[in-house]
Amino acid sequence: MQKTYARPVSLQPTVSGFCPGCLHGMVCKLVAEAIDKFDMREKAVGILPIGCATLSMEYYNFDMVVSAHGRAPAVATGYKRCRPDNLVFTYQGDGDLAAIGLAEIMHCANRGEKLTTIFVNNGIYGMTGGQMAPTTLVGQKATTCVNGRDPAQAGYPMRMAEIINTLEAPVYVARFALNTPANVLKAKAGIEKAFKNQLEGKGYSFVELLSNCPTNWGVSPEDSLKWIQEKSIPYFPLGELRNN
Ligand SMILES: Cc1ncc(C[n+]2csc(CCOP(=O)(O)OP(=O)(O)O)c2C)c(N)n1
Repeated sequence: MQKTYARPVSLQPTVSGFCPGCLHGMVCKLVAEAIDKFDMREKAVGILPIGCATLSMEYYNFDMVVSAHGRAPAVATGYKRCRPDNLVFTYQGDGDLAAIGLAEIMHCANRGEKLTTIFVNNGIYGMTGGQMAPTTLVGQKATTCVNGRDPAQAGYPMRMAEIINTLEAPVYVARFALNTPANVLKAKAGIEKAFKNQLEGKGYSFVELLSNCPTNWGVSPEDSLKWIQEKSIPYFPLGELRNN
């Protein structure tokens, strides 16, 4: 019998605790496949912050470090500078990266640290029960804006890939979505490119992934994919913003 698919070795043979339909599991798989592709499992280090991303420490089958909320870029900087041969990446949600950790990510990118950021943008604070994030869309309801985000009160959603792209140092800045098989394949290629940059000793790579949160968006997993297509992508355009 011909084998058509196998679990990446860089993923543990375990059941995930992510909510039904959550795309964090998809991101874990794509990252693990990329690490397998480059045969870097023994030298990969994921730096996790706080958020649903933290759960992935149980699912990845390589070394992980958990940092304080928002501080993964600082911890990753120290790790990569001490161990330049390791493949070091941060795996961060939007509350983590664009709110409490905004200064950390800006300075890490601005210094051009030779590491990779995987930024999972689901437009909400998932782990803590659906509070508004810097990326919550205008009009989108959250537990801290029950009538929908009002820009007069909360400002507009932050486009982090574009903000990072204003800096000189990064070598790769891109945004992908995880709502269709075609988009997932583009995201996979982007993650591979970001890791390849790092293995070639190039500078900082930032990969934003438009994800979902069926539980806190209050929609079915299927409808959450339509939400990404109809609401997230028009505000957060897809593509490679920089590819040096
Ligand atoms: C210093 C600190 N402040 C607040 C919290 C509470 N907290 C835990 S996770 C989280 C937000 C996570 O949201 P996000 O980064 O968008 O990730 P998601 O869970 O949606 O994947 C917050 C505010 C904390 N753990 N530590």
